[in-house]
Amino acid sequence: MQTERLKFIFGQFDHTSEFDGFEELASGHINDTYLIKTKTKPYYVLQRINHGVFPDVPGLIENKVAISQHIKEKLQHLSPKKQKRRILKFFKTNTGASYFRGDEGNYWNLMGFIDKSVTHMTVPNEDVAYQGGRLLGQFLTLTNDFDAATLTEVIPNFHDMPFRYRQFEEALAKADKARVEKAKPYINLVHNSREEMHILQNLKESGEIKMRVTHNDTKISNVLFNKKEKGLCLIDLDTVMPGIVHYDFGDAIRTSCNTAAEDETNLDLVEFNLDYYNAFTKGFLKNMGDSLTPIELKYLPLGAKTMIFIIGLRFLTDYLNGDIYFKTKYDDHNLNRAKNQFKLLQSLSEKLGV
Ligand code: GN1
Ligand code: MG
Repeated sequence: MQTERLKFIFGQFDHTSEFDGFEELASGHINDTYLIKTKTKPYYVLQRINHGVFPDVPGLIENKVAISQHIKEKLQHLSPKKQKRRILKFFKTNTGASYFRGDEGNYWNLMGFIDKSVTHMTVPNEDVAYQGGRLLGQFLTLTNDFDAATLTEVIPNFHDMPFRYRQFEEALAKADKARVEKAKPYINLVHNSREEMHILQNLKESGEIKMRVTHNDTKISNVLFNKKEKGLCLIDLDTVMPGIVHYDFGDAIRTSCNTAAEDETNLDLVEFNLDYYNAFTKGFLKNMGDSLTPIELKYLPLGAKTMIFIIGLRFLTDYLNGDIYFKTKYDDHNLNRAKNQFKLLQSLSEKLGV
């Protein structure tokens, strides 16, 4: 049934390949993503964009296409073979649209799969951390001259701290008593962190930290590597929109420097790896160094701390809401994710002194 459905949707796009099966790529928490296998390569990535989470899917897809086109123009000096591995390619439908809308209202988009590539859920060594930093710096440098104001804000207030606190307080007021009880220490931590966690927000609002094109989901599993562990490109451009550099740096650090996966339940395994932090930052600054202002540079470590907090807060809020946003596999999944993030935050504080 699902095979027939995916085959049909794949057939709505403009390509000459023949469907030969699929595999679900299940690492995301929001969209449904499938690797589409074909009789003769290339393979493709077919994605159902969750329109419950993303209110303006056409705007989201336009963002991705425009940013990829911009990067393509910037990388014209590379050989066609290299361009294929470094730039995401989106396919149009047979009627020339950037997405296909199925009868049930779902939005689908199709991308080329970059062959012989790998992703990491956790960083295995310093070199991978360095490459991740280099790639993020490169993405932000390549998009630095793109007018961020022309991008659709795909999720309004995505990293806005007052908004995230408001959502948390609303969830807390309505939450199931047993869940509140289980989450108590973390609820207190959120309340006690309010002031510090608004420092970057205030600098953003006052204009001291400038807005740029940002990726907004820079976790390490969104970095594509070749088989020799050299960074190729950032994937998952769904949340590209205006933002500050700290959150992109921070989300990458949150995932690159955690010695365990973000939902590891044995918190003894969750530590902040300072060597990975230094390696990532070195790669990042190699490409970004010149374009960062002193204030952007100064607040990078707080960016990492704030981003870990914001994701922990969002997992906790979703737990209090009864798991309505992130996909979960079991009852306390979101609570365990939140615990993991707050343990990581504590370890980062000890090691970075922020
Ligand atoms: C979600 O679905 P995925 O894995 O691409 C979330 C990110 C979080 C991430 C945590 C639109 O991303 O903000 O950092 O989970 N995306 C959205 O793993 O909320
Ligand atoms: Mg994402």
